Amino acid sequence: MRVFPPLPGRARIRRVVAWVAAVLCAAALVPGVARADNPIVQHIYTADPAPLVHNGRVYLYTGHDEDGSTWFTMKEWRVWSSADMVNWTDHGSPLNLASFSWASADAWAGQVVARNGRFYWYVPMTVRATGAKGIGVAVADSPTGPFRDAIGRPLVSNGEIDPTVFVDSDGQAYLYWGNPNLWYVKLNADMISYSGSPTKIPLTTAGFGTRTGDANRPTLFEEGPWVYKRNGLYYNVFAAKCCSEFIAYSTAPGPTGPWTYRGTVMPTQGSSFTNHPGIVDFNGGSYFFYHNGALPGGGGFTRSVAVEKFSYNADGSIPTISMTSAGAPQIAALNPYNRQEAETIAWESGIETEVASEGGMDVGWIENGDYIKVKGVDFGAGANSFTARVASATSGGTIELRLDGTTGPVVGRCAVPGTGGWQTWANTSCAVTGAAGTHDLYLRFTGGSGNLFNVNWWQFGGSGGGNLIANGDAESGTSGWGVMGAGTLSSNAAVAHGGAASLSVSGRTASWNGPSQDVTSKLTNGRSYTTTLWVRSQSGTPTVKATLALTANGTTNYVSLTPGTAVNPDGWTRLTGTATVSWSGTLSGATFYVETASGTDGFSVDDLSLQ
Ligand code: FUB
Repeated sequence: MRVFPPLPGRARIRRVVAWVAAVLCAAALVPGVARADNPIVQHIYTADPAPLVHNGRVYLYTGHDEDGSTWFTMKEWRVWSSADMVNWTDHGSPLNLASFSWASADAWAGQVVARNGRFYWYVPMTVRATGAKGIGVAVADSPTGPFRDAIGRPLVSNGEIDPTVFVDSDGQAYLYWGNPNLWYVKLNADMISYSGSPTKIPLTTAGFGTRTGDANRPTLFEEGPWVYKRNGLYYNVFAAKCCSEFIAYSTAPGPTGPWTYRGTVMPTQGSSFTNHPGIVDFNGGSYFFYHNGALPGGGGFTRSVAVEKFSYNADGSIPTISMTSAGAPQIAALNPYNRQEAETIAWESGIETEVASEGGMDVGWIENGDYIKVKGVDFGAGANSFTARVASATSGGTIELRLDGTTGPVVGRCAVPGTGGWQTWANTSCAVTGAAGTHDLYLRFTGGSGNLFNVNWWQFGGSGGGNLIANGDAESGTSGWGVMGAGTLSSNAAVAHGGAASLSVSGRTASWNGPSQDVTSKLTNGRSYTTTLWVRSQSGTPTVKATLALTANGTTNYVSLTPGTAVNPDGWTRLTGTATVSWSGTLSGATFYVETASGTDGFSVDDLSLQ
């Protein structure tokens, strides 16, 4: 069952109060009843969503409302990510108030943008020295951090909040923020300094709508601007007319206006008196993130982030979007034959997460009857085993593997032993029968009283999965391999990432030439696949990537399986990526191959997997 923080070390204090009462009232939490998937996160309260698309995933940056808050008591920011819009991985909190030595309180609404291979997180806080609000900027090399204060002081501080950053197609970046005014300043290319002075955007009723009943605030603009460009039109989506807020938007022909009020995006705030927008396009769809008070115990200071899929109208206007409990549809099935983090969750009951000693996060505070739902899991032809990475300072318990509900068919029962500590990790495995095709997977935890065990990750085995690449370890010569286009392939015992040999390709005459393999009969339409391979160049530092050429109904499409990554002759570089593979009509050919972004350098590959 859920344990309410703050938690003194590993002490586990059961938090029963309002949660249990509220849960008992929530029909949707009755065991066995299929769950809706909004809000996105259930084990903590989240607010102020800011999505970012990067390398085939949506990263979602949020604030964290403390339990039982009676104000915007927020001390840290959190990161979540998803490749399918329904199963979200908890990446913990790589940024908090203590990251900024000059800040005293109020880890409020921010946004992350990617530039120059780095990630910049703009966040408002209270400046200790002045007591006024200021905006800090943190930087990281990865979307999940760790983030550090980039400049050691506020980037701007004029008492106003809610930064959003937009990088225009000409490379000029703009920082916008404000409440009660709306400001912008031009950021320099380094993203951590600016040119000129902060400029007020005129809040006219033509630009931002008419508010009645507040002589000091004649327009609807309140806070939370989210600025972006689509088809040459600039959008400013914002929280309107406190309190209660709704979401409205304006558009402009340029990044600094003039703005024209365009109407309501989301008319409600769902028992939270604020709302807050974040919009991205991902995998061909458009997604609107917002917050409400939908969780048990939720309200204006205990909010939760949710998402809806939407389509722009033909004229570029945004339709009115309603809050739903179903949320966005799943983009692609989850592959259970890949290792999955236990903290990848569509819905849960009772668990918490924490930093794992092995890296990433783990799921803890598990008690009898708690469960995790993972939505749309494609077991293919069938699974026959399950392995989980577990730890327990007590005597453990059991992971029940159920399909489609907490009382659905049991396809496996995995015993979890005591391991001697909550971070003393061991693998446990069990047989699986009856898991084939696509189902919602429920990991239901059972055992005695108190905390049972922690789970770091899990993975199924069986004929339905496994590596689609034959001779992926290159230990059987060139067996199974060919060359895409021109080039000579050879087994190379002089360099190997694992085992005794790798595959080397030379004599390439075009960047798309490289080791290849036919996987036509092995793919499932609409499924997500993870590719991993190790590469080193024979000389030079080419950018290498894995690609899938899919031919269906006479048309060939190219799916990027990994991002292009620079490799070198001095050692092995790991390339990895996850991509959804789908096609229309009949698939007549699917070729996995490794190529370079440009040039014809020779290179070697080893330990390739597509699963
Ligand atoms: O979360 C604190 C504040 O509430 C945000 O900065 C505003 O946008 C509102 O959502």
